[in-house]
Amino acid sequence: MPEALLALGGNIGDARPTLDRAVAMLCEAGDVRLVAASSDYRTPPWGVVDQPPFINRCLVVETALPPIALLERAQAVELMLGRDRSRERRWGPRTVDIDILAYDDLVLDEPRLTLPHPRLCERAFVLVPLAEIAGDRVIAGVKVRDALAGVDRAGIERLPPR
Ligand code: A4P
Ligand code: MG
Repeated sequence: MPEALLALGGNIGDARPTLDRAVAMLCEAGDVRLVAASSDYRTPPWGVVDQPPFINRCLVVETALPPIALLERAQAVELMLGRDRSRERRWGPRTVDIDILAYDDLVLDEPRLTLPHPRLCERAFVLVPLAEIAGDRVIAGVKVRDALAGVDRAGIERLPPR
C-alpha cells in the first residue's frame, strides 16, 4: 500500500487535542492507517511571526486513497475541525492545517497538490517531528536527517506525552 507523510499544525484553541481528533478523523473510514506519529512540538511561528506558537506533529500513514483523495480527506478534516480558509491569511493562525509532505516517491507539480511539499526542507517545524519518525526517508534526493541539519531549530520544544 502507498505510504504518505503528513504534517499537522495548529495554533488556535487547544491544539494538542485538536491534532488528536484530526488523526482519528483521517483514519476513521479505514482507508488511512496510522503507521507512526511523532511527539508534539511547540514551535515558533514561521512566515507570519506575529502570532501564537504552533503545535506541530508529523505522521507516517499507509493509505488506499490516491493522492488527490488524500488531500480532499485532509481538507475535509480541517473543515470539520473548524478551519475557515475564507477568514485566514496565508501562513496566519489556524485551528489545524494538514499538509501532505510526500506520497511514496511521487512527483506532482500542480497548484492544487505539489509533491513533495515544496517548502519542506526550509522548515524546522516540519523536519524536527519528521526526523523522529522518518529520519532515514529520502525526499527529493535528500535524507530527512540531513535536511534537518541545515535548518535552525531554535525555540522548538518537544512536549512530553500527556
Ligand atoms: N497544496 C498544494 N500542495 C499541497 C500539499 N502537498 N499538501 C494546496 C497540502 N496542500 C497542498 O493551502 C493552500 C493550498 O495548497 C491548498 O488549497 C492545497 O490545494 P492552505 O492550507 O489552504 O493554505 P496555507 O496553509 O495558509 O498555505 P500554505 O502555503 O500551505 O501554508 P503552510 O505552508 O501550511 O503554512 N509556523 C509553525 N511554527 N508551524 C506551522 O505549522 N504553518 C503555517 C502555514 C505558517 N507558519 C507555521 C505553520
Ligand atoms: Mg497548508
